[in-house]
Amino acid sequence: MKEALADANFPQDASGRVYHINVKYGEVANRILTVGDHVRARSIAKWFDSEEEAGHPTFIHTSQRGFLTITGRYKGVPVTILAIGMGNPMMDFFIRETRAVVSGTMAVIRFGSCGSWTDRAKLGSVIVPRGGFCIRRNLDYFSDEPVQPELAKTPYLISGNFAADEEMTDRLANNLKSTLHKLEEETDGAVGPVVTGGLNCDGCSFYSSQGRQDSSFWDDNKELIEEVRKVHPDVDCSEMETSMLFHLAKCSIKQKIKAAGCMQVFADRLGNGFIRPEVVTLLEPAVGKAVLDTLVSTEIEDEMDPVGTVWE
Ligand code: R1P
Repeated sequence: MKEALADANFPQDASGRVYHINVKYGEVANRILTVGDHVRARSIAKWFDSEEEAGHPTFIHTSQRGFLTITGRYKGVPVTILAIGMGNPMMDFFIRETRAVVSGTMAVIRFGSCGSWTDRAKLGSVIVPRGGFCIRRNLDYFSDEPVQPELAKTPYLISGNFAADEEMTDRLANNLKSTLHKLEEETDGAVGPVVTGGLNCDGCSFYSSQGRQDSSFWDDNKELIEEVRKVHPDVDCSEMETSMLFHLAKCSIKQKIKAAGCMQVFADRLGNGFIRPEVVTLLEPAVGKAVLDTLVSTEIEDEMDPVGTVWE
């Protein structure tokens, strides 16, 4: 970021650019597809209308902190694809800073990858959760001198559930089913099915708080997955951002954020397998297109139009 920032509480430069994503009003659309991975973001952006069709250049910007923003049009409607990296704090940067530069309702769909905890979702499936919760490593349990010994008895904290936007989630699931159906047949079942109705969980890390075993570290997580199932029997998968998205959408109290998510199953946590790259190559563009179709058919109040923006 080259320009001086003001306001330690919510830093922005003189033109309103936010600190970490480094975008200002007019550079982010109300409809956002968010991913972790820059390569996934760029490959989905290939579905955007051409610059000639859109009537303006596509806005592409990578911030110094690694957020990639691509704003263009899909079927004539302004859409942003934003790659945020990994983990709950990145989701927090993303939601708060985009909310600060967008007016009107925001519709945000995360398209991620996950580990499946259920036989219903094998490798190559796409899970569309109805909501999600978080698992956090309880640092007090591991500390030398816990501040509150009563709260330090359990190594992991399991939150309650946060619901996804029901209407957008239903449309997303239907679009995915019709898009993936043909691919499922063509690939002899290597891709699909679409699994709906269960819960996602966000781990605060990839390893310990998702129940992965690592003999090099003190984690006390051998029973974690079973403990989680007792609290949330319909958990389908774990990853690191989608539940946080649902949580922050609920907590956006001034302007509405509609949130939904879908994740391709990369890791089979029951059978211990991992997806093959050629399956991902087939899956990602198809899922990306279904997400874009869902976003552009979502009802948005007071939508902005970034067309008039002079993009640098
Ligand atoms: C871990 O490998 C990363 O993959 C998943 C997890 O949530 C975490 O961010 O999502 P993405 O594929 O969107 O990055």
